[in-house]
Amino acid sequence: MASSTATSVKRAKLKRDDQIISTHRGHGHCIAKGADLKRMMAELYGKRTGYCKGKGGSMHIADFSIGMLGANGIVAGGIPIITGAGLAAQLEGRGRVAVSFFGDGASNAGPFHESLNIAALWKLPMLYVCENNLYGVNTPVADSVSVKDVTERAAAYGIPGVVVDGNDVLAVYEVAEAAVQRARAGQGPTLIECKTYRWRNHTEIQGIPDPRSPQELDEWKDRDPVARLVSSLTEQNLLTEDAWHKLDAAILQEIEDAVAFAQDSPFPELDTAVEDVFAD
Ligand SMILES: Cc1ncc(C[n+]2csc(CCOP(=O)(O)OP(=O)(O)O)c2C)c(N)n1
Repeated sequence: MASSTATSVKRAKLKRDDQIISTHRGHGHCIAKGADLKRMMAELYGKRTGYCKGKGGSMHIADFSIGMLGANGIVAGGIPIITGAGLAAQLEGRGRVAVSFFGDGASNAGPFHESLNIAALWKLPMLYVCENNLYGVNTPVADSVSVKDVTERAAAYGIPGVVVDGNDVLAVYEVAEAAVQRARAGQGPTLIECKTYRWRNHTEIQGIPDPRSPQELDEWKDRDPVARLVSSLTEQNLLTEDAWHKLDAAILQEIEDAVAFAQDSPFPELDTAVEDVFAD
C-alpha cells in the first residue's frame, strides 16, 4: 500500500524539487514523485533503457531530476541520506523539504534514531514517514518494536509524532500537508506513522511460510485505499462511475505500455558493466 501513502504525501504540496528517498518497496514512491513508468519498468527488467541502464534493478531506481533520490535495498539505509538532503535544503534556504519513507522494521535501526536526533536538533525541513505494515518480513510488529506506536519515539527527540490510517488517502494527505507546512516554516521535522498492510507475502519467493491469517488478510483487503477513495469521491459526486472506469482503463494501459516497452528493450552490453561506477 506504499503507493497510496506516497501519493498522499506527494500531493500534500510537495514540489518537483522537494526530495524523497525510498526503501526496498520503492515503486509506489517513484510513481508518486513522477517517475517515467517506462524507464522504471525497464529497470525492473534489467534493460538498457531503464533508470540505471539495467544495472540497478528494482531496488535502486533513482531520478534526481524529479527529486527521487533512490530506492534502497538496505533497511533504514535511506534515512540518513535524505536527512543529509534536508540539511542541504536548509542551507540553500529555498524552502525545499525532504521526505523519508521507511518501514516499522527500519524504525528499530540506528540510522533512524541518529537521523531523527540531528533533524530535530537542527530543525531540518523533513517528513519521516513510517509505513507500518504490521510485519517486518514475517515478524509481527509487537515482537520487534518496544512501543505500541512507532510515533511514541518522536517524544524522545522532541518532535511531533502523528498516527494516521495509512489506507485512508485523504487522512494521510491532511496529516502530510500540515507536516510539509511545518517543515517549510522552519519548525522542523514530523514523524508520521501510516498504519497499513501488504497484501502479498514479504517476497515472491515460493514456499516461505506466511504467519498472517486469511481472515486478517481479508479484513485489510476490505480497507483497500483506492476503493475507499473512489467510493468517497463518487458519494460526494466528485467522480462518476464512468469517469472512474475510464481513468482505471487509462492507468492499466499505461502500465501495459510500460511492460511492452521493457520487454522490447535490449539488455545492456557486457562491456558496459563497469561504466558509471567511478566519477570522471
Ligand atoms: C540492513 C538490512 N538488514 C536486513 C535486511 C533484510 N530485510 C529486507 S526487508 C526486511 C524487513 C524490513 O521491515 P520493514 O522495515 O518493516 O519494511 P517492510 O518490508 O515491512 O515494508 C529485512 C529484514 C536488509 N535488506 N537490510
